[in-house]
Amino acid sequence: MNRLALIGRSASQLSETTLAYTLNLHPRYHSHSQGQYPDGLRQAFLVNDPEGPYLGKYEKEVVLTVSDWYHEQMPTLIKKFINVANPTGAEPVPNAVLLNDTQNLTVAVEPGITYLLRIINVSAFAGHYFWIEGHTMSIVEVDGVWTDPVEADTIYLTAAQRYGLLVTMKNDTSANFPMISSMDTVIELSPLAMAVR
Ligand SMILES: [Cu+2]
Repeated sequence: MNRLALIGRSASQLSETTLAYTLNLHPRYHSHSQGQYPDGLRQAFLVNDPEGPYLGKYEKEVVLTVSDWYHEQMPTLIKKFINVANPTGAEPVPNAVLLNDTQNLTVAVEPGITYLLRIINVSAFAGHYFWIEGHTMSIVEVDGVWTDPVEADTIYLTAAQRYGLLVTMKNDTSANFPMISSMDTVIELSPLAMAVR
């Protein structure tokens, strides 16, 4: 999906030519070498739109990544995955869920304030359900494209997917409100595994 288009002229004309790059990017960057990506070489990649249609409709912005996490590192798991002892091609099963690459994350928010929550699934494999208890979210962007607002209590993010959400925090400071990222445990089988079934 990552493409780089170069619009320019021949090399001899470069000194007097402006080059324009068109970058179509995933909402994250990550390594494609030797399984470094699930072990941590990944992060959100944010592009700010100076003319976004929702400017002025939120006060603050929060960035949140969700991901799967494996207790064994990829060099070990890849050896088990690509192995005659794994004839169905069953993928390694994640052990944990991370939010912003940590656990027990807390995000300080102000009551009554509307936030643009930019949420990105940087998982290697797993989809995640996401919700904030007691709050409705308004989806305003999907995979880098602004949308008409759509209300949702829960969203589902596959690996590499992103959403922009407007969320107005409750005017209630009597409690903390959990943000939940629940990993999809009904993980799709590989085509080979389904054929063997
Ligand atoms: Cu990739």
